[in-house]
Amino acid sequence: MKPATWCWLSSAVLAAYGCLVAANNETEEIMDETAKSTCPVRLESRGRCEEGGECPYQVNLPPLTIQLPKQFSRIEEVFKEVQNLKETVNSLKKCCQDCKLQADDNREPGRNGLLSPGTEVPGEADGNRVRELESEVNKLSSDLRNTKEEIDVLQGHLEKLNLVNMNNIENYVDKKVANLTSVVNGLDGKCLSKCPGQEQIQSRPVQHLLYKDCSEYYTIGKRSSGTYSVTPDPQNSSFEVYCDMETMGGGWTVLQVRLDGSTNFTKTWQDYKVGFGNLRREFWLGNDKIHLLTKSDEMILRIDLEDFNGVKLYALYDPFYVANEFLRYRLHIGNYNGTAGDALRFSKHYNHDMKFFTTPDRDNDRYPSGNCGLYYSSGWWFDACLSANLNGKYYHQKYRGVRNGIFWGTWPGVSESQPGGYKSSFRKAKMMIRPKHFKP
Ligand SMILES: *[C@@H]1O[C@H](CO)[C@@H](O)[C@H](O)[C@H]1NC(C)=O
Ligand SMILES: *[C@@H]1O[C@H](CO)[C@@H](O)[C@H](O)[C@H]1NC(C)=O
Ligand SMILES: *[C@@H]1O[C@H](CO)[C@@H](O)[C@H](O)[C@H]1NC(C)=O
Ligand SMILES: *[C@@H]1O[C@H](CO)[C@@H](O)[C@H](O)[C@H]1NC(C)=O
Ligand SMILES: *[C@@H]1O[C@H](CO)[C@@H](O)[C@H](O)[C@H]1NC(C)=O
Ligand SMILES: [Ca+2]
Repeated sequence: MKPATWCWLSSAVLAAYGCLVAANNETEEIMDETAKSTCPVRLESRGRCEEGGECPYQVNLPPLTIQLPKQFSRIEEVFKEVQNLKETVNSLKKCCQDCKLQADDNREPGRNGLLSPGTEVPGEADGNRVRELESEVNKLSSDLRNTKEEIDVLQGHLEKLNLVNMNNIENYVDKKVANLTSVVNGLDGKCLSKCPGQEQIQSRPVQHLLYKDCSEYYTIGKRSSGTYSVTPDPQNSSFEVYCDMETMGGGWTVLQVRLDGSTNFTKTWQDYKVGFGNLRREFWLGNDKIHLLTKSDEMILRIDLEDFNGVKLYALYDPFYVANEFLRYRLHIGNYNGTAGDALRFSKHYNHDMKFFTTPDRDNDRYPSGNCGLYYSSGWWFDACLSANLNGKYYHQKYRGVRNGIFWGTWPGVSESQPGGYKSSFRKAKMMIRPKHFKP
């Protein structure tokens, strides 16, 4: 055989080895035995042959019919096929090595440096047969290489699949929903401003009537805190919000306020969904509205707290996003900044980021043997269960028992309180949002 053929063969065998990482000892041994006993390629000397003399040789070649799978629907199938191919190629290689050794032993300077044939006529026939074999082996080895490439690709897919867990998928969907919303909103804006016919008649007054949040009221000159009507999503209806136009430059849309215990925060999923309380005193704006307000723009969250000693601290989270009801209003908070401490992301074991919303009648928390919302009498993004809860019961002073009051786990002095001792409570709590890039 030509040296080129040996290259093809060895590369094919290498490919087969490369594919079969999991081949075991047993198979190898059996295969070698098989190769020895039923070698399909044989180079035989016919009669005695003296050195320098012309010897008649006969090459018996096996018919090579190797079918590779066209569809790689299942990787197990591919592995099986490659296993078979490997066996075939190995036995072929073994036999050809035998043949080569035999041929080398009886080598004569032949015409093309091929096996030296005994007579001219059988030599021609053998030459043709060898060329056929060569081309089949070429085909086989290129098929093998293709197979190996396909297996590599499939293995890559499998590895990637293993990395994708449910968390990643949910996170991905959340992000995509937020992104799509902002893209669609952008398109809406473009369409409104580019429709030439309507521009003079309709879109200008309409655009001036729609304010996404309190920061847009601030931008047109509104400077007094109070209730305003906002339309964060033009596809959806407008609703009233309370705007804080004073804190840290103003333009804040308020999501929650506690200040006197006038509103009961032990409420159902439905109550937290639509919102409850009094916008001018204590209230929860509503999870659907919070979702609409946070989905289209990158928002930051500001939390203001005041205890009964008059200590006032704050926390900022950048960005802040609450998913929709289908995704159980999952909380997303970014970097912390402020003075009150990062109680929402207290430790590895208490972290409210990426947690679902739980209410006394809807358990989405990470506490397996009960409902944190029921135990702590409120709706919140409970972990298992909490290092912060701004929707707890309003206590007018220190209290004992279950820590179901308004709670912020990084507050000064909280860590010293004894399990059975008095718990501190808060006079005021407030949650509000503003676009990240808003400049007052
Ligand atoms: C390979 O053979 C050795 C010795 O017989 C044995 O200990 C080992 O478990 C075998 N490995 C596999 C993968 O079968
Ligand atoms: C949304 O995704 C597209 C494509 O991945 C990206 O180019 C664009 O910046 C994203 N938009 C936002 C607001 O994240
Ligand atoms: C708040 O509402 C819950 C559920 O309706 C009720 O059990 C609880 O007594 C109320 N708390 C107060 C202080 O009224
Ligand atoms: C409007 O919002 C409500 C909840 O806030 C939601 O159920 C509804 O599908 C929204 N409608 C549109 C057109 O987005
Ligand atoms: C926190 O905010 C202050 C004031 O805006 C800023 O100077 C500081 O760099 C911020 N810190 C971090 C960690 O972002
Ligand atoms: Ca639970």
